Amino acid sequence: MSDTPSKTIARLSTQSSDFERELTQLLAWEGVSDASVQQRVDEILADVKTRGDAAVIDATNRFDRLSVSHIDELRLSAAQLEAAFESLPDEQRDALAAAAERIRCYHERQKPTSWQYEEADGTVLGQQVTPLDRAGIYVPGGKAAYPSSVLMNAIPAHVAGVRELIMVVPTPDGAVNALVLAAAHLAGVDQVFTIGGAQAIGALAYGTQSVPRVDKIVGPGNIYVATAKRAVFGQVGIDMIAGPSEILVVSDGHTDPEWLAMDLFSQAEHDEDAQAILVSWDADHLAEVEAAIERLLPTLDREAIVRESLARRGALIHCADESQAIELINRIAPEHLELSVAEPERLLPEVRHAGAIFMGRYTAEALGDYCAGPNHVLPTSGTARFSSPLGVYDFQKRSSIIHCSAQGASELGKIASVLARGESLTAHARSAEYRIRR
Ligand code: HSO
Ligand code: ZN
Repeated sequence: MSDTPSKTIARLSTQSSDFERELTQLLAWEGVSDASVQQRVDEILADVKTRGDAAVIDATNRFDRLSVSHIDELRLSAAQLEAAFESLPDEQRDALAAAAERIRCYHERQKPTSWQYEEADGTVLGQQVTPLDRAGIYVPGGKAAYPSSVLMNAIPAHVAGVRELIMVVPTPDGAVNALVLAAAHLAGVDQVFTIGGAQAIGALAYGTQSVPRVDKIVGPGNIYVATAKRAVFGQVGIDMIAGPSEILVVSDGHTDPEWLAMDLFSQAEHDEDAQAILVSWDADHLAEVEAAIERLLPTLDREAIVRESLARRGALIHCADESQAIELINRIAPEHLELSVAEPERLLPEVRHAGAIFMGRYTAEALGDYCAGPNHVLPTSGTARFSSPLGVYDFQKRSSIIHCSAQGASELGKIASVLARGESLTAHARSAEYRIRR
């Protein structure tokens, strides 16, 4: 274990002359990349591409310490998923089903629609939205196997109309997680393979004798999975390469300090690199939250992880006023933003960059993580500047529609002909000119 750091969590102030440097350092996150990992991943992917099932079986036996001889031993049917669901204690089954239903309702509203319009000459233009044929969902094994993430990844795909959903989840030493399988059942997953790592990403990207090739792979994973996803991108679509989880809480000084401390812990407990930051213009309140942190830390199950996360990347930031807090929000572009203030709707229009916005004192991020309805797969590490939560739209694509009338073709033909000749593409020009009415 490391030595106890001098301070549990850093205290920063926008008034300090060092603040800019401190903030830059606080937000720095080097996306993991490692040449030796890259090489091992490339070898596994190449093997899966050439040998298919046999390569997947070998890698799974090696990395997950199994002794499987046929791919069917690594396959779970829809009936087995249902059995896992039925086997759960009532309380868990009901909570999972309630969460799934709320997530489904929310995502139903997200469905983009196809549209068309007609121009005066009878030409019709439009956009047709279609789902992917097949999507692959990666679910990590071990301590990061979250049933809630199965719901968050699979339900939008199902709502989008994806025809077939294939899930992969490693079972190191043969340990299967019944909650994960139950979530897969609720979310409409068609088939599960108990494989993981780069070999699972390769199988989904290239297809094997048994694992169907998918069109897009979503879901979080360790560095091997992330590296493999990057490598197969282009061959298949991918969602994103997620960094560690983050929360930014803005408090007006009137929320119970223990609530705020626990909200910070709820992200910090994910892993040692997770980031929890509290911003307030009330210095006494910050001191109260700091005291609450000290008081509550020893009561946590994951105390060691939380301590490490707070020490590495946590901060309590004192700012001058509300408008400075808003500047910080947009600068940080957090994955999760809690506006723990009296009138959050007043601040909302000022927030330009955040993955998910939790409004008011009662809206703990944890509620959004599990069951409020919106997706918990969100842009991290400042990428909320240019990207959005995982959604139905990630499992769909758009085709443009052009239907020219005779008159429309004639009018457009004149324009196209001139532009085509300007590009010296005379077959284009003549193709357009044939349709010009004399
Ligand atoms: N907060 C995580 C999601 C999660 N929380 C799953 C609990 N389980 C995403 O940033
Ligand atoms: Zn969480």
